[in-house]
Order: sequence, then C-alpha cells, then structure tokens
Amino acid sequence: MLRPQDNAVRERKSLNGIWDFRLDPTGDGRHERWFAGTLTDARPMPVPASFNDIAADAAVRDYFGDIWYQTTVRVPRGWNGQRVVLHFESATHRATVWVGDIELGGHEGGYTPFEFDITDHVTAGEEVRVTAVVNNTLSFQSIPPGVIEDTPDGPRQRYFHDFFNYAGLHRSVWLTTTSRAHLTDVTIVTGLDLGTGTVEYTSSAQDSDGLETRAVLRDAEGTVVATGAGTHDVLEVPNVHVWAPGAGYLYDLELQLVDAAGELVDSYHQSVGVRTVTVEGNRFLINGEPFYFTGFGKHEDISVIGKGHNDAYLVHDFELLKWIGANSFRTSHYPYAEDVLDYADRQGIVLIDETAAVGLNMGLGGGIFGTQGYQTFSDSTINDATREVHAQAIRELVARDKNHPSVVLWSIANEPESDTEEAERYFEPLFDLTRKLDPTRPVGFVNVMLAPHGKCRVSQFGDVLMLNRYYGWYVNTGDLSAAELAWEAELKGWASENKPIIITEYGADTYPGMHSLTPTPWTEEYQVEYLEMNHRVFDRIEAVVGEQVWNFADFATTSGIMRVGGNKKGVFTRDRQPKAAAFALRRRWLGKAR
Ligand code: BDP
Repeated sequence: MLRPQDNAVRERKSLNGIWDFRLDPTGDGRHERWFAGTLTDARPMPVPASFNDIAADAAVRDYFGDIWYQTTVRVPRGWNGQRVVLHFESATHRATVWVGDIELGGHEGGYTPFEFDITDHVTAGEEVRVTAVVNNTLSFQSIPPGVIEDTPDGPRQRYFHDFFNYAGLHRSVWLTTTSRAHLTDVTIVTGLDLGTGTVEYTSSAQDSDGLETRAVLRDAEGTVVATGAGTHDVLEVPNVHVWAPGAGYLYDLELQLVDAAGELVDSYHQSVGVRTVTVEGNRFLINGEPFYFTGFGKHEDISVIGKGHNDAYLVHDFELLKWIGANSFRTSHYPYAEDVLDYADRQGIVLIDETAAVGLNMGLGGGIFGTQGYQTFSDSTINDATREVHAQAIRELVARDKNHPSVVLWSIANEPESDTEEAERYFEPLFDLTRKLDPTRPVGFVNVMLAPHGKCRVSQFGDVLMLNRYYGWYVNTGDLSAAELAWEAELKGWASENKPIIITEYGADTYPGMHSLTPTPWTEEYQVEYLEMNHRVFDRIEAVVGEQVWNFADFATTSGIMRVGGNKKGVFTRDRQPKAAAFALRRRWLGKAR
C-alpha cells in the first residue's frame, strides 16, 4: 500500500475535523444499522484524537466496546473517471467501515493503515456518508492482548501493558485519487561501495498493461542524478550523499507509469536515504561505522488528545531530542504515526521500530512485578491464533516502514515471556517471518528482567540483544551500589554472547519538584544518580552499543498503587518540562553543561 500523496497526477482530501461520535455499550449499532443514516444522539469528536480524554466523563474515558464515528465528505468534481480510495492511517484497535450503506470491510490492529477502493460507490461532485465502527476491546487474540473480566459491578477491561489504552481514530483519514492504472507498491534497498551509492527499487502496479514504468532519482536540490526503467532496476549514484545519524539527507525517487504517447498516467514520490545497516560481532554499524544509540523509549501520549498525532508536539519533541543530544528512540510499544517516521528520516534520528506486541507476559503486572493470574501461552490465552494476528502485525509494520532510512532495527515484541519452551516455539517462526519480509535489517525483541542471561530462550533468535533493566528501581530499590554490582554481573553474561547489546529501558519514577540530599527514590536527585550508576556500568561493557532511557516523558497509565498520576519515569514531564535528569543526560550525550 502506498501512502496517499499530492503530486502531478495524484490528489488527496483530508477528512480530519469534527466527526459525529457515539458509544454503543449495548452493541446494538450493527444490527440496528446505525451506518444507514445520520448517527442519532451523537456528540462531537475531533479526528485525529483518542476519544478517551475529550469528554469530561469517566464513562467515556474507560469505555470499551463498539464506538461509532461518522462524517460526510464531498468527492471533488475533478475526480470524475478516477479511482477513489478511502484511507485510514489507523483505527485503534480495529474497525469496520461503510460508505453510504455499503460495507467496505474491516481491519484488525490499531497502529497500521488500511484502505478501500470506493470508486464504484461514489460520484464525483457528490457528498458521501462515511461511517466507521471502531472497537477498542482487547482479548488474548489481539495485539496487544487483554481480557474482559466479570466483576460484581459488571465487565471490566484488563490489559497487561503499562500505558493507557487510548483508542479511536487518532491518525488522519483521507480520500485519495489515482488513475485506474496505478502504482501499488515500491520497495527500496540501498547500498554503498567506496563513495558510490546504489538504489535498488522494485515496484508493482495494477491495470498497467501497455504502460511503461520509469524511475527518476533526484537529489535534495531537485537535480536528476540517475534514471531507471522497468519495475525493477538498480540505480548508481557516484559521489553519493549518504543518509547518516544526525544528517538525514534524502533523495527523491519518482516512479512513473507512462503510456505509449509518453503521457504520465501515474506517479509516486518515495524519499530515499542511502545508507547501510549491518551487525558485525558485537558492533552495530551504520554505513560501516560503529553506532552508539543514545535516546529514549517514547510514547505517543499527550494531554487531552491521548495518542492523537500532533505536528506541534512532533517538532517540539525532536527539538528536545536535539537539545539533549539523543540520536535515536524506540517506537515503544507500537508503530507510530507515519509523520513521525518521515520526520525522523529528515532529521537523521535513528529508530528502533516496534510492533504492538506488548504485555505477552503473565509474570508481569502492568509493566511491573507481580503475576496476572493467567498462563501466558495456552489454548485459552496466547495461542496459535494470537501468533497469526502477531504475524500480520509484523507484515503490516514492515510493509509500511520498509523504506524509511531512519528504521535500522525491528523489535517484534516488548518484554514477552521468553524463558519457556512455549515462548521459544511461539517466537521462532516470527523471527523467520520478519527476516523473510526484510532481509536488510537486523531483527530483535526486547527482553525482560524475569528472563535474565542464561534463562532467556528467545534471545538466541535475535541479531541484537535489547534489554530492559531496572536495577536500583524495581530491584535493589534505593541501593545503587548493590544495583551496580548486580547489573554489571548480569550484563557480563549477556556480553559473552558476542552480539551488540542495546539497553532499551532503564529508568526511575521521579516526581518533579521532589528533592533529597541522600539517595531517595522518586526524587530528581535519585533519577540523576540512578542514570549515572547505569552509565558507569555501560561504559565498562564493550558490547553495550546503546542506551535508551525509559522514558522520554511522563505518560498516562491505568490507575494503580505503583503509579502516581501515570508513569513518572519521564526525563521530561508530560508537558515537556525538564527534570534534573535532562541536564545530566545532556552533559553525557553532548558533553555540554547547562
Ligand atoms: C517495562 C515496560 C514499560 C513500562 C516500564 C515501567 O516495558 O512499558 O512502562 O517497564 O515499569 O516493564 O516503567
């Protein structure tokens, strides 16, 4: 699937704005055909935004079930005779869509795009009603998983990940047009050899009999540097300007479908960063140079709009990354909005791109210790059906993000159970699948403290070891010298694997404005000392090739006695004000004082 874009022959029209919205707690909407007319008893709801925090109403915030969204849109007059597509950048966690009374289909998975060809159901120049029933219920067969439990007060949604289950239409919705004959996909693979870059493309198209595919590669100034012919070609770029961390140079590859008279029938612009990624022994190499990750695990999480994409926060967050000297982040714990990936490409920020497979671990309670009362892998919990949903989530992630130079590593899950035979059986085929889908990038998963070195049975499949560790927080709480010893001992074990190690999480909850002379958890001073202890350990272990602090900013979670107004491990507060740790990290990563 190609992302909607405006160019010489393609157009798109945004459906963002205020939609009609209605919760459906009794689940009657589908058989009562709420899509078949104007949604009654509706309240206004902005798109894109998570719906949860918009209404001042706990019943809305904690709602799970069917959620109806409706709007109308006029198909532009100029699109007559053209192919028309309705495109959702995401619907969390699944949706079924109608135009007018026609059911178009559905999509499972809350963080990847889907679209429908609606050419036969619309007329250029006329208005059409668009209805989506979004559903945010999690089960053992969804990614991420969850469960509905019966309580004396009725059913409750429980889930096993440590962030609030924001849902709805939190990314853009588009009407888009192409000609009937159109490009459907492109895959780019880049290479580097002694200053010459290669850009290999493979494209596909529909209804394109008799049309020729051409490719034009332009540099950032718009000068043509190479051309190609056919659906597959390798373009050479002498004296190539590489894409590198901190220097996100992008070429533009224009693919064209051209008819016998030389007329342009379809065109698609794909930005291209020429770079290589390899793992050699315990080194992680970008363009052949050892790369050390600095940065964070992040979340899409903002007050009021929840996981709604917001360009102002996007640009501001990247300014903060630059300010603090971070060169990377992980899209913990789900695929982020495509605007984020595009911006990372342009800014030269390196990404670890993660699926929404978080919480596949019944030994953890909401990101912390304590059990959930279920067995992780069993016929009635995480099973073969879940693995198929997980596999599809990987397929859709790779399909969506394969051409982003910023993405250097796939993370197929965060902190799953990984110390059992069932886990080994569950994960091996998912690693194989990811490598088959993308042979050009390393693949890994994020290991949890409950499966330390020597016990983990899934790390063997990864090209890179990604570790989340909380020595000095969840264990050795407040005792940083004991934490330092224990942490170093474990890390030395992992280092013996001769694979690069990225510390994908280490962090301490910190209440901004809380202080103490002596090392006291929750204070700003403790967060600084905790990070410094970790850094001493990392600097002693050669195989450590990266440090990503948990978390960039404070974020919303479910309520719990371990969470004070959400997770407070942010180096910035939820509204992006720095805690003391921000200055300490800046000193380490940039070598700069305040
Ligand atoms: C890890 C999880 C992360 C949590 C974090 C924490 O990967 O989602 O938020 O711990 O406890 O278990 O803060």
